[in-house]
This record gives sequence, C-alpha cells and structure tokens, in this order.
Amino acid sequence: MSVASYNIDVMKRENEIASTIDDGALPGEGLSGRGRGLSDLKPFGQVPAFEDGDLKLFESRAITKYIAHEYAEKGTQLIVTNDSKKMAIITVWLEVEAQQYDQAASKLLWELHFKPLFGIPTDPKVVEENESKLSSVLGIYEKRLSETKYLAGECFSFSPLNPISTT
Ligand SMILES: N[C@@H](CCC(=O)N[C@@H](CS)C(=O)NCC(=O)O)C(=O)O
Repeated sequence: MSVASYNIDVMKRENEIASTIDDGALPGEGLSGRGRGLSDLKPFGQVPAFEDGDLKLFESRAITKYIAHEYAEKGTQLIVTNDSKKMAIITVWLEVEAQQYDQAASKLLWELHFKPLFGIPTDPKVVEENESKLSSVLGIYEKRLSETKYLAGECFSFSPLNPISTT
C-alpha cells in the first residue's frame, strides 16, 4: 500500500467503513501507479485514486476529508460540521501537515527508507536539511500539544491522522 493510500486506510478504519482500498496499480504499472489506464481517476499518474458511486477523487487529503464528512455519523467523529471556527482550526493543522510536515518527512522517507531499498545512495545534504526542517515543525507541534489536548483543539479530529503514514 502506498504512503498516501495508508492515510485513507486509517481514516476508513476510524469511521468503521468496511470496503477494500485499491492502490490503483494495474498489471504492468509496477509500484509507481503510473502507466496505462485509469487516467480519468489519476490524472497525475499517482496513487491513490478513489471511487464512491459516481464520485471519482484523487489526492489523498481530499479523499480523507470526503470520508470524514460522508461518514461523520459512523465510527469515530473526525470532523466538525456545525462550527466554522473549529472547522477552520482543523483546516489550519491539515495545512500544516501538507505544507510543512509532509514536505520534510516525505523527503526523509525517500532518502532514508526508499532509496536504500532501491540501492540508490542517500544524499546526506538533503537528509540534514530536511531533518532540520522537520525538527522545527515538530517543535511547533510540541508547543501546540502543550496548550491543547490534540493538534486541532480539545477534541480528536482527522488532523493528527495524516502525518501517520510518513512517521
Ligand atoms: N499529493 C498526492 C501524492 C500522491 C503520491 O505521492 N503518490 C505516490 C505514492 S505514495 C505515487 O503514486 N508515486 C508514484 C509516482 O509519482 O509515479 C496525494 O496525497 O495523494
């Protein structure tokens, strides 16, 4: 299962949704998910892609947000629908994950985990740079978590779930 698909799997488990997750690879596409077919489902050739009836989605964060809304009444409550301010705070921490945490963490994952798996030498400069960036982001998470129980406030939401796959 790809890193981005893992987020969706966690979200589905939290909402107790019983369905299988399809990482989107077709025979011949290999691990990359690029290649023939499914171009309407994954226009950038990346996985995951997601279908629910006539709805077709790509981008893991859009998919997890949809699942949290669509299945809000099922399983763990992961989203606030009736309070704009709480929703805005959840969005802030989702953006922090996408724009700050993931930028550094996914580069480290590539350098320290995937490159060695593929026999590609790790670039120590990229590692050093991104360890420093990640450390700053984690410092901000620590400060936030000393003030509130969860990143997005006193209630659990799907904000802390997205970083799991790269952690
Ligand atoms: N922003 C996208 C990123 C998706 C992504 O990076 N997918 C990777 C697997 S985790 C992929 O398909 N890589 C193969 C490629 O780019 O060819 C999302 O969150 O869905």
